[in-house]
Amino acid sequence: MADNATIENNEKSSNELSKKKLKRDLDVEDHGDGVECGANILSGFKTTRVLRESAREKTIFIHGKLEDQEAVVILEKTPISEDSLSELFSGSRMKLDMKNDIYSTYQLQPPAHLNKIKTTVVCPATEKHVKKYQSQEIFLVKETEEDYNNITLPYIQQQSFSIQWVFNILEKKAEADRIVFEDPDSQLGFVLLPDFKWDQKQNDNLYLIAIAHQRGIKSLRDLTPKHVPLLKNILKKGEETIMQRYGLPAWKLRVYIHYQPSYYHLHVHFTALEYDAPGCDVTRAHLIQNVIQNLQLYPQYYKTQTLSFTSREDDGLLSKFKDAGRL
Ligand code: DD3
Repeated sequence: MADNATIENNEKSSNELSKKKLKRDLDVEDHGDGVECGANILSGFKTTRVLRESAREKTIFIHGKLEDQEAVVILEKTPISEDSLSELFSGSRMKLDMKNDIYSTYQLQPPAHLNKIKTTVVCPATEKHVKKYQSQEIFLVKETEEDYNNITLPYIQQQSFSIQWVFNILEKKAEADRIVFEDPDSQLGFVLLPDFKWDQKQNDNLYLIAIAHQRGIKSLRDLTPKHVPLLKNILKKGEETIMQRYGLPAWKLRVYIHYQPSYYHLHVHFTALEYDAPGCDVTRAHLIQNVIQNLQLYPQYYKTQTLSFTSREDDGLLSKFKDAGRL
């Protein structure tokens, strides 16, 4: 019963959200192909250098300047969706590269609206953002309870990682039209929305994040049995919403918490099981189901257990572990 009420509330609020989106759409041009075209803010982008590129991932990470501000731009060729195939075959130009027996290769030039590059811009970018995208040697850190208290906790407290963007989402100051579900309860509530990494074009690489309304839960280390109802609520309603909205059942989802997280405010990752999402391996991801059970079995679990995680060469936290002689 309570669940139905939440679902109805959500339908109502998503209607309101569609209206908001409609209004926003009027502020930008639409060339009739459903693509919103704003001004090209990247026309004046000056490349400083390429931070990383991957032919396999079809991505390039560029450091540069946008109107005298430091910027990081990420370009990524988007996956080809099944829905676009008939248009792709009928509407493209093709240039033969080579032909040999029964084998031939071509360069296919798709119609403009099927030829998109997902672009992420961070501007103004800090030194930390620039470093984040450079290839780096990685190390496994085994963090004991003492390490956490003496090294990690002081480090995260003195770092003023800005999580303004998280508060903007919770307060509907940003991305409000992208919210897929919200439970507004101050203790058990959360906001569910697509992660930046997902363009929402196909379920293959589905990636959503649930951000807790409750503030002050920095990471896995802060979780105690009193948070179990919150975690269960996020898991249950997150799974239900993803089933309703994207048709993916719970058994096709990987639901987990990162340690270390990228930002120190409780959030839960929902990714498509068949998608090898960045950070979904055992050196970073903790399945929420296991987290719940560990807390129920042993209330002090995340406070006391040694937790392993990977850290990159340039990470300030890694330097602290090295300084302490722990690596
Ligand atoms: C981030 C981790 C953080 C660069 C980049 C992303 N999903 C976000 C702001 C808004 C978001 C996210 C930090 C930052 Cl590209 C530096 O992620 C975000 N909004 N992951 C959504 N929906």
